[in-house]
Amino acid sequence: MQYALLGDIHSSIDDLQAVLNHISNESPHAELIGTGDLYECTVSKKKLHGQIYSSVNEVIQHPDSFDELLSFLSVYGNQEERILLITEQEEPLRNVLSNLPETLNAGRALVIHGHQWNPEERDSWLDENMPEEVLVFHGHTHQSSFTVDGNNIRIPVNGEVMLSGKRSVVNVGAVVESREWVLYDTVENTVKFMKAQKS
Ligand SMILES: [Mn+2]
Repeated sequence: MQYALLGDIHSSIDDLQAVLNHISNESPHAELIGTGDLYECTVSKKKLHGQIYSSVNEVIQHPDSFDELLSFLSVYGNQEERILLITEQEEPLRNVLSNLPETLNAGRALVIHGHQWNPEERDSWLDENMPEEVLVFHGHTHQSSFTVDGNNIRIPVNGEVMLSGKRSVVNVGAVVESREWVLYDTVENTVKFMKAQKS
């Protein structure tokens, strides 16, 4: 079984389309799973002071046909959390966002956005909150990385790493600007860091 992990799209339709094309070329049978921050919330964290907007469209970047590309399961990110915080009127898109789970499973792995911890406290947060997880995929920082039992491992040029140790943590990077995604093969027990080319 293969999984394609992708996230931190932030409403970037061109980058998402490039990554989806790359996934269907490289691993057409992979199941896609999102790591959150699908949409870009246009109201920054600093500008939050309890105000409520009347529709989701007032607070997101929403390119035409973008929703149709989001045909895969995803966890929510901090962008989705903020969008829900500053809107309250029921509408189809808001319902979709409010139904996104905090975590999903992919093979032996757990998928989570990654805003739940401070970046420098990630490993201790996982030890405390999810001690049983052997493999965790996340995003949020837009910086891909691979960590085995707390040691940061340099990603080889071909992008492929073997899973080992008690716990591996994979930061899948970002679709927006970087066009990064990760292929997880449960049979080979490998993870491959991928990057779609700029056209
Ligand atoms: Mn994020």
